Amino acid sequence: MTQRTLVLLKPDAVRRGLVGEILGRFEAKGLTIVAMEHRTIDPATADQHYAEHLERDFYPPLREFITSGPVVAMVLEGDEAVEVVRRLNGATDGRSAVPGTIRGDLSLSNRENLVHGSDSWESAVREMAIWFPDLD
Ligand code: 3AN
Repeated sequence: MTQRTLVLLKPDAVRRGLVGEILGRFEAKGLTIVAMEHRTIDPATADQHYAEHLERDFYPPLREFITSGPVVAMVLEGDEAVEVVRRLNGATDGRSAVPGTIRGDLSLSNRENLVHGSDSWESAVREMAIWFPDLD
């Protein structure tokens, strides 16, 4: 089933010059870029995006991090895109993510873990409306 999902290359990915490396993995897998933007978000947008985490202990530093510099936000499309992106990203904590995944190969952190991918189709719909409200 062709699907769309929201992907963020987080500020650590941009700072470390890994945008091309990470984007290349998504493209090589066969996913299509249907929208993409380089943008720095404000704390209110971070709160919208991470609505489910607002009360968590780890959220204040996460908000600090995600607003600390530009991200590259995109919508990717392809067969089972939500799950395919999650598998390419790897486990949340880069230290335990399996080698071969983006986080497993390139991140040594639970917070600075380079990428975000929507965790379900419902989340994808919600997040695409936040980041790309004009996309049809
Ligand atoms: P994922 O990005 O793998 O879907 P979520 O949705 O559980 O992970 O968490 C959202 C983001 O919150 C993660 N990408 C990570 O940056 C951060 N995060 C999650 N759990 C922790 C934690 N225990 N400590 C620090 N940051 C965390």
